[in-house]
Amino acid sequence: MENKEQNGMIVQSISGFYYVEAADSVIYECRAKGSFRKEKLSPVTGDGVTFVPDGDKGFITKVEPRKNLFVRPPVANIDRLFIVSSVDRPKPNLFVIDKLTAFCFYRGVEPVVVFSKADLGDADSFVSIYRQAGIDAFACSAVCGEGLAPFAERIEGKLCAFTGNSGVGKSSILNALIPSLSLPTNEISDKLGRGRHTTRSVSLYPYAGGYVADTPGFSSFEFENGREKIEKSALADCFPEFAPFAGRCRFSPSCAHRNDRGCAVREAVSSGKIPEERYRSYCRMHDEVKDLPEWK
Ligand SMILES: Nc1nc2c(ncn2[C@@H]2O[C@H](COP(=O)(O)OP(=O)(O)O)[C@@H](O)[C@H]2O)c(=O)[nH]1
Ligand SMILES: [Mg+2]
Ligand SMILES: [Zn+2]
Repeated sequence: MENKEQNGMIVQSISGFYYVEAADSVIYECRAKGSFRKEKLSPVTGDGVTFVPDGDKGFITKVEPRKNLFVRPPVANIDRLFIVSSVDRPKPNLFVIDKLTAFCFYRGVEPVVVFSKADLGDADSFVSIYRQAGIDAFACSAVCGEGLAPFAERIEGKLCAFTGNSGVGKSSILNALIPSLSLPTNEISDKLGRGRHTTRSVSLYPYAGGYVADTPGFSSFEFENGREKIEKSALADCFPEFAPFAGRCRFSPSCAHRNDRGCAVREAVSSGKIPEERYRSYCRMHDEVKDLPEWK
């Protein structure tokens, strides 16, 4: 008798084996259809799939269209990315945060800016920059166990991942949320790990009615090897706080919000309606792409 196809999601992938969680939460160890290789389609963790179960094993027959796909780590369909920076040790680099939030908007991922180690300094001034920009942000301390509740609210019903430099406290936060993970903390360098692990798997852990991606062997979440650029015509849209003003520039919609006369975005920066730090990051990112051709 032929088994009926089912839908599921890949929650872990290890060298050609895909662990697919079906609607009833049962996990099937699946292989992929041989023709995927010809089609250069490689299923990844986070993929929604159709599969044919066979006992506790199975066969993936179809990969659903992806909302987004990340190369390093290989994971698809991320809803939310927690961008973690510590208020101290190490100090936050706002440009890096702004670049990551911009890429999130570019790729349809909701960014959440988290200021960790709030016990070490003033997190509020950082948090307020992002809140003013209309970006979700909060502070926490894994050591004190404070400010961790917002994670559960944001993970519910979503597929989430963490990114941030080594040492900012990502593993400490994940351990505080999911004690059974027991991730090693204070690893000297995740870069060393890269060489050692030949297979880098991504696992999704159920938490608070959603999933959190654990990405061992990756120092942080990278968008296309970290080299990809946002096209200049799309860049301003990746700064949500520009939206109420961008349409009012004299040379809208072609205004690049740099030197153009009658630029409503620049006026909003002058009057404090757009955080200056954010506008500076926009200019730095714009400098990187302004002379590139628009095709790509
Ligand atoms: N003071 C303080 N230290 C922390 C906090 N969270 C993590 N740390 C310390 O920061 C170091 C790096 O933490 P870890 O979780 O390994 O960071 P990761 O590299 O981002 O995974 C460790 O020594 C932790 O004990 C915190 O909330 N407050
Ligand atoms: Mg870590
Ligand atoms: Zn403008």
